[in-house]
Amino acid sequence: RRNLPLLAPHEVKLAKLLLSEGQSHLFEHWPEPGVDDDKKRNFFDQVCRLNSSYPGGLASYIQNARKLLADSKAGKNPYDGFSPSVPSGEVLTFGDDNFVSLEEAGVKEARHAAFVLVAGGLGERLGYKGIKVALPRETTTGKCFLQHYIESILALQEASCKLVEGECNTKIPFVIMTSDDTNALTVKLLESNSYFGMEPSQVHILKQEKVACLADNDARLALDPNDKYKIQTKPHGHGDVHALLYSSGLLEQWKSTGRKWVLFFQDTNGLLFNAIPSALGVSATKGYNVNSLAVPRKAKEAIGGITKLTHVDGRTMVINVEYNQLDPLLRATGHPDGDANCETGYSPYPGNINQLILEIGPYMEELQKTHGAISEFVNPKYTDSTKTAFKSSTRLECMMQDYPKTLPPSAKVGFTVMDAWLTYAPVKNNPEDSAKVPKGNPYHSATSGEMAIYRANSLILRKAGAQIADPVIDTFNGQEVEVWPRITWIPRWGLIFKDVKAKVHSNSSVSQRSALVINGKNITIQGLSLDGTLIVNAKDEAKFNVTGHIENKGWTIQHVDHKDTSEKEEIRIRGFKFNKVEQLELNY
Ligand code: UPG
Repeated sequence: RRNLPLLAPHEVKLAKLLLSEGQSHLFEHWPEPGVDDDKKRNFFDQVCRLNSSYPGGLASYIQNARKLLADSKAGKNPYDGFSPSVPSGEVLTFGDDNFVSLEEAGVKEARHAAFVLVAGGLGERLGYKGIKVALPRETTTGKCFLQHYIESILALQEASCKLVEGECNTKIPFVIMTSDDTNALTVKLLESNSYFGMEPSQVHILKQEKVACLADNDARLALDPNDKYKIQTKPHGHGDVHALLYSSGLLEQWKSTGRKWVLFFQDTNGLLFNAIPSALGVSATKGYNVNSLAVPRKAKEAIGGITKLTHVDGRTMVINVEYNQLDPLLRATGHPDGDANCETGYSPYPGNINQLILEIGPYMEELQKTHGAISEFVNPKYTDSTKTAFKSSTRLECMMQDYPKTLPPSAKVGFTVMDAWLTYAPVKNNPEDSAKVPKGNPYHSATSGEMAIYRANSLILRKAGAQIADPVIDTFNGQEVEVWPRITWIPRWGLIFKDVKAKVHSNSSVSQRSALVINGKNITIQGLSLDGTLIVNAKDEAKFNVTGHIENKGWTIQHVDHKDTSEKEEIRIRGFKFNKVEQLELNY
């Protein structure tokens, strides 16, 4: 107290809070009043932010940390008493009648949806300098992930509105959760591109705050090694999105304007919007309060497994078990092989792609109770087996997919499994780590993420009847991938399979070395035989049929070494670039 400067009442309160929670060490080194007073005030500003951004405030954070650290020290398993089994969910098959009707149901619902992108992560595993949503989704058009997401939401909005009789002014809200690591660059990307065609008032940025680091098992807060008046902080995880949505007031606003669904998604899955219409259709027709999207999962693949957990007391829940916990949980509960593939060649536990669809009413009711607090975990790295000291400070973390953990048994929690080729191709791993992925498991790299777009689009066109050549196998940055024709289209052209089918006729063909860019809503392809590169641009409602034999030298693929610093980082991490030798560009 002697060394505190004159404090404002709220600062006195915070100081008392810290002292009563065993944090006196934070002040021990403070010199007498008059020295560093500004820094001392900044300290309280930071404490104030940490206190207000955590549900229940800093006292709760410290108490939760103490409990979780004690459990961790005691080796307590968060899944104690639970045994895992394979859950049953909706399994969809692309292009069949059920899929097509679910897509239509989903488009109808889309005008009652709001989208939430969690994009506060730095992407440490990818090691890319910029923000991940600014990376090109594919380099044929060079459009970034964020542009594709926004164009997809706008296409859904337009298609959904068309189904309403009379006037429809719906603007689907789009929230982006950022963090200090991503906020400025995300705002800049939006502003410098006129929000990629979305009305700025549709977009809401919610910035998550980091949480205080913990220095020891007593949950004493760690000071920043470079600034003794600052508490060290680290990210709390994507689970923050629920508390931020709760405190933003957006949910009430959405509910009052007739929104029914909140759809959460992640920063770099270029295929996700192939899954949204049908998955939303499942939520609507099954009346799911929670619907998470899943894909068949290879054992040990770094995606969580959707698991049914049954407690000895009879409670059950269907929940994501994170990839690092699934194997130990299975081994501890009578499955000696742990996380292993079954006769299908996949793990029996579907892989969580972290695309959640929540029904807004029940979601808001739950948040009234929890204020968005999500079950947390702590992962300290101890110096030795006595578990008394940490190698470096730790912090509590939370994940958005743990939301259902607090729901009552009456909640309707389901999941929908779709093919990975259609729906899931994230960009998470750097070239070195990707090259080490066991053969047959997905790389989740910039290389595989882009090739997956071409593969999916080729397969969709094939299903629609077109003759699309087989891929060739090539190796980029040490990763063996299928190279399909480089086919891309804007979301307004092929939002759902029915649209694609109506626009592509079976008498069309595309050779393997071709690239085809479809950039116009009403372009049809009939009697086209393409062997080279074709870019078709048609203004808004212009109807244009692409036909005839088109042949040119096209765009060849050049290998790029990921260590070649003369290339841009966006190119290096994928290991190839296009040599644009010759192309035909049609503008209508
Ligand atoms: N993110 C935040 N804030 C954070 C941390 C992450 O917004 O503090 C975002 C990040 O930008 C990304 C998303 O959260 O959009 C997921 O982060 P990422 O590092 O890609 O997640 P993973 O650890 O790979 O795992 C998540 C789920 C896992 C799921 C997998 C599917 O935890 O269950 O299988 O994503 O891609």
